[in-house]
Amino acid sequence: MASTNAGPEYGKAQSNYLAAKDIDEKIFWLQEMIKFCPRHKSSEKMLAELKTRLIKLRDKKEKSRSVGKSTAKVIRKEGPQAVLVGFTNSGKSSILNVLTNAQSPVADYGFTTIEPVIGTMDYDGVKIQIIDLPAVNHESFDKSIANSADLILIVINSYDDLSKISPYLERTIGRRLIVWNKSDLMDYDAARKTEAKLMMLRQDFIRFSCVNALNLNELKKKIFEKFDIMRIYTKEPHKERSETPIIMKPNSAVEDLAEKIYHGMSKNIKETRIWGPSSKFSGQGVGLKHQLKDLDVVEFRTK
Ligand SMILES: Nc1nc2c(ncn2[C@@H]2O[C@H](COP(=O)(O)OP(=O)(O)O)[C@@H](O)[C@H]2O)c(=O)[nH]1
Ligand SMILES: [Mg+2]
Repeated sequence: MASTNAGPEYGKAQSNYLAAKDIDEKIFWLQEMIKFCPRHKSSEKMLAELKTRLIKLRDKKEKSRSVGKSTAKVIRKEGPQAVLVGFTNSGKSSILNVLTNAQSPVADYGFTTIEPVIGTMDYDGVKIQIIDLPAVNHESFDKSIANSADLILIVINSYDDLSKISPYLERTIGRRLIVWNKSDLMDYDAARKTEAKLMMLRQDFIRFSCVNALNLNELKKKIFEKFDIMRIYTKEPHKERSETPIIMKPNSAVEDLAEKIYHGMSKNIKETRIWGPSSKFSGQGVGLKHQLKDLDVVEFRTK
């Protein structure tokens, strides 16, 4: 292979290909090898071989699918869950990778994620599950996951994408947030027009770009807010508040929190003190009916 002068990208793709654990990874890295294979006379044969291998792999994959084995992963819903939906190449996998700890393969050509990839976004101790789904118009797009998700992140690159994606989302029940990705590619005028049209829709949207992480914190915040949950910290007398919050529904009262912590033993509570948004002053004493607010810190004293 040395005689064909393949570059370092090719070498990297080749070693990943050889180490690939499953057929999807193999196909992905083989595509990368083809992409970086030198295009000249002496490498023609090598390129042809790679392409044949790719066709064979794709055939194999098709066969395993038609035997009836479902490739869909079973995804357990653990707490708040959002899905990324959109077309191929819109940047879904890239968004998952910037929002979460996941490593979803990113590619700038034909490669589609054909299995859902799951990541976890940590928002001040709240774990939000985010799922990168195959493109909406791909045969492996799993409607059932999208339909049951709490939040649909609709990834668009242009205003027109929106109406093309909506038909695939008819039976979803989750709230929606339009993520206008690749906004860095639009010139000032086009971006201004897109923004104006999105505003007219009166649907929640955010201008975004994975390239310069434009609005990354804003996106995380919007995602969190869509779930309508409150983070309540607890503390013991004379100590710092807890590291991770307890997740509560909006409009929960002190008694709901007490129930969550003491499971029927909340009658032992003698005193409750509050710091934070729902308190009039730090350490305010309150009753069991007191309504909590997001980011409150609550201290119970039992007898
Ligand atoms: N300029 C620009 N490119 C992006 C952005 N987000 C993703 N890309 C590129 O677009 C291509 C497709 O991204 P990918 O995440 O694989 O899209 P997916 O098919 O929707 O999962 C890759 O080459 C990415 O590097 C962005 O905000 N701006
Ligand atoms: Mg993808």
